[in-house]
Amino acid sequence: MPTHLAVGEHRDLRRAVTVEGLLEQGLKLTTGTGGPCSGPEAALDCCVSDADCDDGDGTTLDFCEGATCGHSINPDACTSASDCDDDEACTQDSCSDGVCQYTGMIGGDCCTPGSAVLGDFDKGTQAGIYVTDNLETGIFWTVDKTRSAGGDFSLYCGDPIPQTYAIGARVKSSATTKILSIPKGGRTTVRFELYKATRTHRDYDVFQVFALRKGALFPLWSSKALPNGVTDGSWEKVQIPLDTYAGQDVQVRFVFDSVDGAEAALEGTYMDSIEIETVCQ
Ligand SMILES: [Ca+2]
Ligand SMILES: [Ca+2]
Repeated sequence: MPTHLAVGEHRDLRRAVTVEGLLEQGLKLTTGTGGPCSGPEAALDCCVSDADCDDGDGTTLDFCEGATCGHSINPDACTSASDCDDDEACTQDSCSDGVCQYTGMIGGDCCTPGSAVLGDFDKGTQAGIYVTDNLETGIFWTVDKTRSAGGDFSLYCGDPIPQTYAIGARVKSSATTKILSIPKGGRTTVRFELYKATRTHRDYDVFQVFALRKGALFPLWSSKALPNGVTDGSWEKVQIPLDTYAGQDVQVRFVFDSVDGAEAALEGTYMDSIEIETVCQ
């Protein structure tokens, strides 16, 4: 157990002035949970994990984005491997948990190794990364030179003047790559450097990575995988396998969602050196 309260927990304690609030808080203290879905104001579609959003319908993909359930039509819905045949000898087609997966073969003429930089921001531009301010708060991913993992610039989700994302309101911004044609052979990985100085509660200030394919979002990675959801004052390399997208066209989407309004003037989240690599072993 942490010896201090994260900001979100502090807010929950302040909320606990009503009888209902005290009961709620008592339950939380007993179970040791807390977080965005535990308070009396939590929305019905509130979540802290993808599993919380499972609607039992194989034709939809269910995921937790920030702390809100999202559902996409599953473009790769299947019940058996034969549903997934892509007529491509260099990919092995399978059906896993109702979703088609395509794994690149290594042998024959299938695999060509290679790598490419998707974003280093060092020309001071976003260079092919498309940014959306999802909630139109004026806080969004922007090129910044306060920190970098390589070169002079990185991509920062915050206000570059006070150098914080904490405006007392929920902020959410997406940064999306161009369409990537994942090679049909070998194993492809996307990797990047992450610097995340946010609240130390994994269910707030969530940074997530998705594959965007045929209009559907597939969850790939979340900052919930980090201890306390932060990188502890240093850059950390994140590597995400795209093994199951061989021969497919995907975009990679990076999302920061504060979930609620942070008030402490924490710095926020940076990413840099986004690369993709295919290996043949
Ligand atoms: Ca195939
Ligand atoms: Ca850079």
